[in-house]
Amino acid sequence: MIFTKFFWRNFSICVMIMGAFSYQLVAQNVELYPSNWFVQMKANKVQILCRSTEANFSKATIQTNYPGISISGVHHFENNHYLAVDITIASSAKVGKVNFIIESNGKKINTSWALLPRRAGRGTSFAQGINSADLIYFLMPDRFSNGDPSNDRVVGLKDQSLNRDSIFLRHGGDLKGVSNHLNYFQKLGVSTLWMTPVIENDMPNRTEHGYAATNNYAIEKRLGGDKDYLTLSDSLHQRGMKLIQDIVYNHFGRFHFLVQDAPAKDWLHQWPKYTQTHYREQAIFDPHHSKVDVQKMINGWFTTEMPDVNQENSFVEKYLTQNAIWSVETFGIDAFRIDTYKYCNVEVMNRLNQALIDEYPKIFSFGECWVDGVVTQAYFVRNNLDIPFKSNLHATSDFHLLFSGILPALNEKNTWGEGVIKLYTTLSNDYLYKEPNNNVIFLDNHDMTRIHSSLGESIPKTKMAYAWLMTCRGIPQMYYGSEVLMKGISNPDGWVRLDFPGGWAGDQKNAFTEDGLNKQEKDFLHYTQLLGTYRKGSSALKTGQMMQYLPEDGLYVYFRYDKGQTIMCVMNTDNKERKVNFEKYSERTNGFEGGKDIITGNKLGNQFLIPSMQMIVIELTK
Ligand SMILES: [Ca+2]
Ligand SMILES: [Ca+2]
Repeated sequence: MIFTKFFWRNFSICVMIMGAFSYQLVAQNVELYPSNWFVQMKANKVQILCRSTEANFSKATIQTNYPGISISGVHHFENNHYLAVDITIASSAKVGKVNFIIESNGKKINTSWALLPRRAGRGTSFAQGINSADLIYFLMPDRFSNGDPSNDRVVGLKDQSLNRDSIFLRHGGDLKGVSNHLNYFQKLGVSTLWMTPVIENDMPNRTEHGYAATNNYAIEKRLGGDKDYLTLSDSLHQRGMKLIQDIVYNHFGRFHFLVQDAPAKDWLHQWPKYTQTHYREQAIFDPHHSKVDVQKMINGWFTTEMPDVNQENSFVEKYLTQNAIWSVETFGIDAFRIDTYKYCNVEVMNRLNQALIDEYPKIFSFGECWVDGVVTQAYFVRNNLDIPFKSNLHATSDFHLLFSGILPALNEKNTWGEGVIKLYTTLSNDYLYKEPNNNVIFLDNHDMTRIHSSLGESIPKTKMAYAWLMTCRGIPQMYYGSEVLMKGISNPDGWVRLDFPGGWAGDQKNAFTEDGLNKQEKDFLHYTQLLGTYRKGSSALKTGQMMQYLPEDGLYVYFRYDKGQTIMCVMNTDNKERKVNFEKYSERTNGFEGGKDIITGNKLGNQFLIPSMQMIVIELTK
């Protein structure tokens, strides 16, 4: 059976008399989560959460005669709107519409649920993971481009705001707007797209960021819904690009039905009175910790609008795990960026990460581990620490390499312990990570001051930062608009979430066409395009090893190299011109006569001068 419509959420069941059977089936709205499953999955033991606000499921039974589906358990909850059903899907089960008959209080309710074909049949790759050969572009869909003004406001949703003059209200950007500009990403050398969450956020306000989900099985209608997300995913994959989904396991939005009409109190972390996380992760691993500090850290709520999910509840764990797998299979996700990772139960996260890997061996997840110190950052990912807890998370957003690396390198005066030496010492701690090259490195994001503003709006410094981003180890991530020198200080965060120029009809400034960009902005865009494109063709930058030399008086030199290519990166953070001599770096420069500046194309000999506050990236030549 071929399904033309892939997504069924609410099943309105018609009243029907089933010939040979004498009972009447009652009309009933029953929502089923997951909203469908797939044939031939390794994860073939599925727990379906059934919800009806009209029914009383307290003593309900459920049955189906669908070939290949067997029911092994039925669970009831404090809240009689819910029922959970454990099913096993045999490998012989065929694609089709599964009828479940729920018998509750003398009524028989017929519900329909789909077994869909595997995504593999769509003909494009997915679940490929990401690695250091990729370049990520990170954007906020509400703030990037409005491709469909008809979805700017959606009747029935709680937030009816639409005002581009306010940093906290909706602006109308959407997934179609993103799909319209894939050429723009490719011109930057970008291979992978990451967006703030695209899941439904039917909250009364502050819905622009997407981190307060109200239904994990629906794409936000104001962004274009399931259909436009699928179109975007397919378009990316047809170009050989990849899609990262931003996922939140730590909390729901306050207006999620699992909060407003929770199956049981213990689906959320409950406190006698509102208790917020203290945001300090140390208690999790501190051998001297107090239990209350651990509890507050991981069970305290992120904000009043984001209730903390009780991941230790096995039903909740199953719900989150199945949703992640379903998202990969439904939308063709290649990797996950996991929000607020340090506030999660790390044991549950390990099981969830493993379930994804079991189904999709190449899938990749990186966590938002905004933590204090490199050792702490390493704790949350695959590491070389000999400690009882071993994380299986592939990677982290490398906050520390930003805060204790590139920012001090470009902003601090060079002393024994300050300035560019911090970049060198932070990288020297890479021995802690199993695979430092997996760390996602970045200069800014939706929560922090944009790089041009962090660097005092200095063009030379911002250029150095981008040259570093594209040449250091790790997976580089750009933040939308910073490539055209968008400014913004994160106080509050709305100022770093302004609209991308050219994303709206009538914008005076258009970064897509370059109309209205001033010379500096245009030059900077071309500069980032050149760096990204060069990186895309450079095996040494994508997958090569790194060797760094101890900085001397602000002059920092590192290499990326493999068998076929050697790239020399020279960063002069000194306040005067410096002389560079290959001889000093002979471990890597032996056999090379000089090189080519990848930005200017100029040839350089084995000795050259580099001006103050400049970075040169050189492909060495024999
Ligand atoms: Ca729109
Ligand atoms: Ca938590």
